[in-house]
Amino acid sequence: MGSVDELASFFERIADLDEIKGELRFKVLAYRRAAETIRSIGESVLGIDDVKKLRQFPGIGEGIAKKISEYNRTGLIARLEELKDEMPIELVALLKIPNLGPRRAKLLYDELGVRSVVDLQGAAEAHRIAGLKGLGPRVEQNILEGIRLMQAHAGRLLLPQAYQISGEILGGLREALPGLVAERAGSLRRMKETVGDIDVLATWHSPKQLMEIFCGLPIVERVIARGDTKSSILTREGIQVDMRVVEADQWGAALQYFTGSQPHNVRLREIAKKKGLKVNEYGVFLVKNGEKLAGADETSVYEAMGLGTPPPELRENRGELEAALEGTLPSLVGREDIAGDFHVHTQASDGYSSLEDMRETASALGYAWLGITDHAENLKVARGLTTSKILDQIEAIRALNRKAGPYLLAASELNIGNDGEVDYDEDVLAELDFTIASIHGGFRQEREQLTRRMVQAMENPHVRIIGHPTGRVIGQRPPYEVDMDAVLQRAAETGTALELNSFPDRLDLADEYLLRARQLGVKIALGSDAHRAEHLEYMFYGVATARRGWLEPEDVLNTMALEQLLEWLRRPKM
Ligand code: DGT
Ligand code: CA
Ligand code: CA
Ligand code: ZN
Repeated sequence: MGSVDELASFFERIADLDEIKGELRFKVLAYRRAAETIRSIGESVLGIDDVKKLRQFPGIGEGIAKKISEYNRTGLIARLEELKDEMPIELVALLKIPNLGPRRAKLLYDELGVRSVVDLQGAAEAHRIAGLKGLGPRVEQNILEGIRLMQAHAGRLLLPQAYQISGEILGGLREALPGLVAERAGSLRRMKETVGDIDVLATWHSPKQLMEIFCGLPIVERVIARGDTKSSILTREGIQVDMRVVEADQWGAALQYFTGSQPHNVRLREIAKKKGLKVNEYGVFLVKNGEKLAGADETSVYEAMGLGTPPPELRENRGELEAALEGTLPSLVGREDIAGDFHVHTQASDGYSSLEDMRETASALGYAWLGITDHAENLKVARGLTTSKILDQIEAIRALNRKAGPYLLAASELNIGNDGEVDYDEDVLAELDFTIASIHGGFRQEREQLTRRMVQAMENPHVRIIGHPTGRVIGQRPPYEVDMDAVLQRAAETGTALELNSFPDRLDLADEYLLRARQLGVKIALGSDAHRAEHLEYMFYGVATARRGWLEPEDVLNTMALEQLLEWLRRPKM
């Protein structure tokens, strides 16, 4: 019996190897889509060998159905086995390296016999790549940079993935042990954009029983270490989870300690010391006689030192303990403050869901409004809307708005061109409720040009928001070489908002820029960048990142009610 994950990953491998081989683009895409479709269908695709039955699933065509049937019968897909005979499967790892496309991977394999990341690094360092036809020293440098980027994040997990896995673990434990007190700790509780490992803390009257259940969870691939108070396991995806059990009367102190961060804890101990106190994972104590002042809950731990409790997202020693001392901790924006989403794609451009589906999900999330921002015409690869198509869409949106439901804003994600120009004629732009402008090409330009492009776009009265302002893709693409101080400054002067793109591998702006934006009074617009209806839920991680940037409801445009937002959009921005 196979698994959905395995089946989907077989299709992904076929796509990867076909891509390296140089197969037609649409074929490769069809396999990638098949993998996605299989993951969204889930278990019910397994065990069926009748091709006709398989074809009844939406999105499954004849060719894919035959391969699924083959897998369900034999556990293998012959096409993949053939490809593996033609090329080493390790080549697939090369596709994960930023700045190295499939064509180059194939060239390097054919010419230099490169079949792994180690081979590739060796070839680049020995300058054997620069000598190849069509490549050169610049490409070689880019490849080395790509390897470094990948390694810097190696083993670090994107927040959404970690959050979800930890949710499964907590759910499994609570189901087995009703009444269990358990929480996330570490960088995961601080909602850092990537986490090194998953830390879980619990208190339970029988630690032994708890550890037994933890180590036996279905998600566990291997137990790394098993003790009475601490165990570590590896999940099937290769992620480490540390589980600690503590006594109920030290729960708060332990939660505080293991949430960190380390710099926060160091600063906290300094503050305690000045007050004649000692704090550790067991509690807060008077130094003079060892009397225990607190430990059972986290708030009382901070309180015993004369401090307010900083939300976990703030605990990076960036001034939160000083604020906690003075009673000036911010009231951070929360998911419940969010009235809508500024950045959504539909099947009109490169998304997968219809306007209606997007609206329905927005309604389920309790939104009052939703900005529809399909790609604009200059972005051909994302099927950007031509003028006639965007006009049709505006009409469709206005028609939908006559029915009850969240108000759809007719908008667009424009492309910032090489001279800062954007798509569409003036009259189309005037017809739209707002626009986001983003850089989608020319990432490698000089700092000056990139900055000039962004500034130019911000000076356009139709551009309300700059999309994913630093352009990073976590672990894959570094931020643009843009002068963010200049951008933030000009954003403040022109009244242009900056996006906090909430897609899992973007989270762009990052928290350190949000802190600076807030100081300058630059407004932040949260966008899920959803390409299908379920992606709207990525807003949760955007809010978490906003909180790490100390943002309060008034810093975030998404907290505006519909009337307030429309009013804001009617006012000229400068
Ligand atoms: P990560 O996992 O790399 O994303 O970062 P953290 O912050 O989750 O670090 P981790 O998992 O090593 O430890 C979790 C927290 O426990 C950490 O934020 C602070 C606390 N902690 C653990 N071990 C130590 C230690 O040896 N010294 C100090 N000061 N704190 C520690
Ligand atoms: Ca951790
Ligand atoms: Ca850990
Ligand atoms: Zn974009």
